[in-house]
Amino acid sequence: MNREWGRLCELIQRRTSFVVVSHKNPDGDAIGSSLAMGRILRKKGKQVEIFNATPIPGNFTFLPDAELIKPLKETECEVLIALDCADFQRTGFDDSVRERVDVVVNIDHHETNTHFGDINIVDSDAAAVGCLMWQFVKYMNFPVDKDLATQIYAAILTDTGSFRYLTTTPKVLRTAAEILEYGVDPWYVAFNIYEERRLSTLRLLGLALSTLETYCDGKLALMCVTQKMYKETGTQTKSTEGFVNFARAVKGSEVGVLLREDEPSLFRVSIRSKGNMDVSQMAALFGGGGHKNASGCEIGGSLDEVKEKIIRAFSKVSNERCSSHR
Ligand SMILES: [Mn+2]
Repeated sequence: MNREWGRLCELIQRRTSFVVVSHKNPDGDAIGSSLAMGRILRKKGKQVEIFNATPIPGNFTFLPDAELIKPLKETECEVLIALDCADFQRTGFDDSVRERVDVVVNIDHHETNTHFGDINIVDSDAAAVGCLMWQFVKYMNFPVDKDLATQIYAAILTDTGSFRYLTTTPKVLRTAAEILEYGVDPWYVAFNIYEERRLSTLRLLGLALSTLETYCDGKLALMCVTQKMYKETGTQTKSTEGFVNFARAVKGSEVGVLLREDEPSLFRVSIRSKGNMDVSQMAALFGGGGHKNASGCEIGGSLDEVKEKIIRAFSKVSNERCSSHR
């Protein structure tokens, strides 16, 4: 790994203009890692733009520099750094952008990563890209300030499910402890990310919870958010952060799914498992991807059609026989 970090350091020394991008529908790891990379490059006197294809959820806008994340646009730069993206398409850029930049750097922890970069720093054992960012900071001996530490802490906190998932190893907790030494306020970070919601968002959650249904002997829990619900509550797609965890919370379920109608008849599907089932296989059936316990994809069709497809996908991957009835 040190060889790759060395190559990245050299690259940063030699080049002047950078674009940092992570996956659309960004989570805390995507956002925190992008902000951290942007901050490091700026402090090194580089020209940096940070992009994301979709808006930053409101609960992450408190992070230092969050206002620097801009909607995706074509731009001239020498180096493009993709963070937390298993393949280049996840950035939302089309392939022509890839060809126009001099160097693509791919920093990720998805097992399914396609090594699409000229420099690939991919470690599927890392709990978060935030952990890789911390490695980089340490490798460079970079002077860490509280803001940078906060960005990286948020990335690790969210991708480990607040240090609850199996990825929470002694090493991860030691890293988190080290980061806290730089003055990060863990309550401030957790409060903003998890403990405070707009009333409209909580109303949307109420509507979504009322759609909870289980299938396949209770092993699959489904929940949905429709265009009508957004209109009724005055909310947007980015308000659904964390909703899928309520589907997974249903006692007896193995997999929880949130179907989110992002556009009329186009559903963004988030899939979470709490056991051994690899839900990236479910997402892959629809051209999506992710990790064993958290994956996503997009499926077109009516709500009933999409539900039916998900039930069949669950049945296929889990080898459970399911009827579409509860
Ligand atoms: Mn991640």
